[in-house]
Amino acid sequence: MFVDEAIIYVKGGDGGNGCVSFRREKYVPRGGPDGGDGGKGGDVIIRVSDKIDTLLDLTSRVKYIAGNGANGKGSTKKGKDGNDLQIDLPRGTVIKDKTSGRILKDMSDVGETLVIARGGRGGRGNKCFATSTNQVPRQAEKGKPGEERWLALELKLLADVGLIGMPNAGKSTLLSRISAARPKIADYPFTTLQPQLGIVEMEDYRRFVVADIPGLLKERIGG
Ligand SMILES: Nc1nc2c(ncn2[C@@H]2O[C@H](COP(=O)(O)OP(=O)(O)OP(=O)(O)O)[C@@H](O)[C@H]2O)c(=O)[nH]1
Ligand SMILES: [Mg+2]
Repeated sequence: MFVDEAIIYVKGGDGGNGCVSFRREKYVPRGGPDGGDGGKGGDVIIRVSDKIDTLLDLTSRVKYIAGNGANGKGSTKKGKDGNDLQIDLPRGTVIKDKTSGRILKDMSDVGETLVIARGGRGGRGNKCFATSTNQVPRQAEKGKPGEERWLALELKLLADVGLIGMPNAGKSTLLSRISAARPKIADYPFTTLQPQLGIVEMEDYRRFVVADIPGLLKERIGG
């Protein structure tokens, strides 16, 4: 078994700020407070998909940030909630908090979802602060920032194809030509000591995993 890895940063959207506003209408002098609440920041949501089978797609981007909530407006208009951001991961991905190394979740079922970074709550507008003794509240809340964290994603991979051959036969060279893997290549036997993994990309976005296997023990060769 081999491991495919990616490190990403996720952040929920910030909540929008609450608004300070007062009604201004014809024939309504000294209208009351009507500042709306800020919108909620979007969540970053992880979903297990059977359409992907490696973490390769995630490595093209590091930061995954959901949309911010909009600020509240006058006339008690609530700010729009920020858009959620969904990240699709292959089945079997283990999600770790990079800083603590703690396993957050082992995503095993297709369709399973997990909110990995919650968006911040929107701040309340000044309308919420009106009381019998304070009818002209000038305060409103600020939105809360979204959660943020660095994640280490690990996927245990099973190779589809194994390259088996005599030492120095050119196995690592082959792997380096058909995949993005960069194994050590040298003109002597037993250059490769650990299995090396590469992902071969074909047309139609199809892929398969190739393992360069050292495996053959010196003693056995020619024996
Ligand atoms: N002439 C020729 N040389 C090759 C070819 N493929 C690889 N080589 C050379 O053969 C040598 C060994 O290549 P590797 O890819 O390291 O071979 P390997 O099977 O991975 O070797 P080990 O990891 O040591 O078992 C290197 O010097 C390569 O440049 C080929 O098709 N033709
Ligand atoms: Mg090799």
